[in-house]
Amino acid sequence: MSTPTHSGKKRVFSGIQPSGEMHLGNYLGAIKNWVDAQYDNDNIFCIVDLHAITVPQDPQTLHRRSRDLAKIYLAAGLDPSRTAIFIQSHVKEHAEMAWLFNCITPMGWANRMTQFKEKQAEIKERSSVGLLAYPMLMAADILLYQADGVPVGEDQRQHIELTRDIAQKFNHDYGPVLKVPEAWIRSEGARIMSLQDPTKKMSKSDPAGCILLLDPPDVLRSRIMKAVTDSGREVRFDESRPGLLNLLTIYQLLSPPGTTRQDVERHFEGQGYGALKKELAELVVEGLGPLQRHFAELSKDEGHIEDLLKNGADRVRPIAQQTMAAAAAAMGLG
Ligand code: AQP
Repeated sequence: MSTPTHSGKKRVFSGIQPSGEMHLGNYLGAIKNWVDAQYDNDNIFCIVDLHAITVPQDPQTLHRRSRDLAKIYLAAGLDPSRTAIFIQSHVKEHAEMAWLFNCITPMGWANRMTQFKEKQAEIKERSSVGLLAYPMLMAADILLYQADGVPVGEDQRQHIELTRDIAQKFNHDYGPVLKVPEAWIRSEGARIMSLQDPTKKMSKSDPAGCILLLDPPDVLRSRIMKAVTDSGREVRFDESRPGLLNLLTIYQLLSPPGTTRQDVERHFEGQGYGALKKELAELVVEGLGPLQRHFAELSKDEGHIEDLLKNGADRVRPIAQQTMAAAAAAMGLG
């Protein structure tokens, strides 16, 4: 099923949970890629607060983080004239469509989700029904907008596969209503690892292993200098040295476009891990400087952010309403 947009471009949808402070994994795995490709596509980027409440959140902090995340999207370079930016709970159809998907998704599919299993193991008895239903809500986010592509990090691949399965099952059972989207995952930077345990992904729920986008320069430097590495000497991309590999990957991604692994290895030839960490710290401080300054500027006018979010929701709501109405009618509702 083709879904030409008003511009004839591919439509992309993606989102981030306002469930913690944003880190370099969110930036390099998701936001930076959205910014780099924003003029090639028809973009819808969401702040997924309904996903955030699948684990306990402090209400005031959640509200503040949703606005801060909007500011990070803008500060990173998203152009609101080309990109709809909105808060998920402002478009009611997300929750409504998720209910339909909850009802058509076999329990076995939901139980297989590794992110659910990991989170459940972590928070045990505090784990909610909503946590199990998280992937169906994500499917609703994407399928409501008939998205062609979903630019995400590697950790989201299984959720996108489930989204495709749900779309195919819906179309098979009720008729061709939903576009089957594709995961757009870049090969480099798709998985930024924790600085403290480089076998795990950098994650909001483990702040100690994160480089936070809004950390002041001295904190950024100190986090990088303390990053866990092995006791080797030679600086090169090596899958068997995950700490070093992670630092080099971050270095490459923050270097000018087109910088290859060979370029980076050549640059550090004859130097040790200390030199890499020092240079990387300065690259991160410089790389995040413009984002941090822009964020501070945007924080001076919170009213502007509210207007922008309202405008974003108003722009995308008609698309969501149209798909919702078609899906409900196909299922015999109403
Ligand atoms: N470490 C990472 N490397 C590359 N990409 C990453 N993403 C997250 N961590 C990394 C990408 O960021 C986007 C938003 O993710 P999210 O916040 O909605 O959910 P998440 O993946 O669960 O993020 P966290 O930080 O790990 O949060 P918690 O700790 O709350 O679970 C996605 O595109 C994701 O791929």
